[in-house]
Order: sequence, then C-alpha cells, then structure tokens
Amino acid sequence: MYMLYWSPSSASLAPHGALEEAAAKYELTLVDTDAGAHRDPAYLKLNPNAKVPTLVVDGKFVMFESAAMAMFIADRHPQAKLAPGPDEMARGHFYQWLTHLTNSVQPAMLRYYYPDRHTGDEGGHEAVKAKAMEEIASLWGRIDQHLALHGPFLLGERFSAADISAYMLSTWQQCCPNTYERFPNVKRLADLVAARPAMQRVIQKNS
Ligand SMILES: N[C@@H](CCC(=O)N[C@@H](CS)C(=O)NCC(=O)O)C(=O)O
Repeated sequence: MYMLYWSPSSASLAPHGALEEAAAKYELTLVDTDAGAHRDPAYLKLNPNAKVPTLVVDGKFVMFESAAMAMFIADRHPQAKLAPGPDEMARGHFYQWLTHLTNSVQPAMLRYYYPDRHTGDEGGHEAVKAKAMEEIASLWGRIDQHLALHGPFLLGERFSAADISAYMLSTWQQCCPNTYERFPNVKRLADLVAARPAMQRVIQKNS
C-alpha cells in the first residue's frame, strides 16, 4: 500500500498519475503547503527537504523526488507499461526525458516561482523571473520540436510516465503564459494524457 503526501497541482501529480495508471492501491495525505504544513516537524521527518511530494510504501519505506517515484512505480507495476523494460533501448530515452524534465524544466520553473531563493537582492526578483521565463520557453520550444518530429508522446507512439510529468509541468503556465498556444505539440501531448481515464480521475482530484 502506498501513501502519497500531496498538494493540488503540485509536483505530486507525477506520482499520483503513475499510481492511478498502474491501478495501485494507494491513499493520499494532503499537505497544506499554503499553511506551511510541509515545514511541520512531523512532515520533515519524512521529507527533510520540506517539499511535496513524499511517497511511503507499506508504512516504512519513504522516498522523495517526484521523477524518482514515477520510475519506481513504473518498475513495480510493469503490467501498466509506464516505462520501456530494462532490456529495451527506449528505456534510455525514458530516463533521458524524465531526467530532463526534472533537472532542466522544473528547476527553471522553480526559479520563477521562488526568485527569493536565487538572489539576496529583493530588487532582483523580477530579473530572475524574466530570465527563468526565457529559459522555460526555450526548453518547451525544443521539446515541442521533438514532439513535432517524433511525437505525439515523448517516446513516439508509446505513452509513458515521462508524459505524465510533461503534462504536469505544462499546466504550470504562470511561468510560461499561453504554453499551449505557443507549443502546439506540447498541447497535443497534454490533451492525449488528460484524455486517459486514469488521468481524468487524477486531474479531477487536483482541480
Ligand atoms: N524536485 C522535487 C521538487 C518538489 C517541489 O519543489 N515541490 C514544491 C511544490 S510543486 C514544494 O513543495 N514547494 C514548497 C517549497 O519549496 O517551499 C520533486 O519533483 O519532487
């Protein structure tokens, strides 16, 4: 049994989608980040980074990092086909995209949302946000080009947990206004992911 510590429309959507797609047995515990619950001592014992999500398995195994959770869930539920198998070349591209999303796209977004963590100069916040927006747009631009040539999913015709992460990040549009108008192949991926029955349930819970 999984327990996912989550908050609506946050990075928890990636493992949440993977759990639902895998038809895994799980429960959700809401972490009210607006109220600072991610900094409560009890939560910090689970996730000392003070971030959402956290995943607990069978009440004892604890992990953080949403992309790691997505890979972990994909591996534990191979019947859900959320990732190419370890013996398939496509596995390399699965790792590539999930890591790119979590190492390049998401950090640029977090710079936009938390500029105070990237400069001690309050007057510099707008400059940090502007630079982050530029970088996010160029990252989506390259992903959009890839999807135009090799889509509709990141791995071509094959849906994977990496697409759930891409969908999640594509909904964080304050840092990239009109993402779907500017990047139509990202929109196509997002529409396909959002149309999946399991993802519909997750999206409904997150809205
Ligand atoms: N790389 C982490 C990032 C997690 C993260 O930044 N979560 C945000 C919500 S989307 C959070 O908890 N923010 C609270 C904070 O940083 O104070 C992951 O993907 O799990």
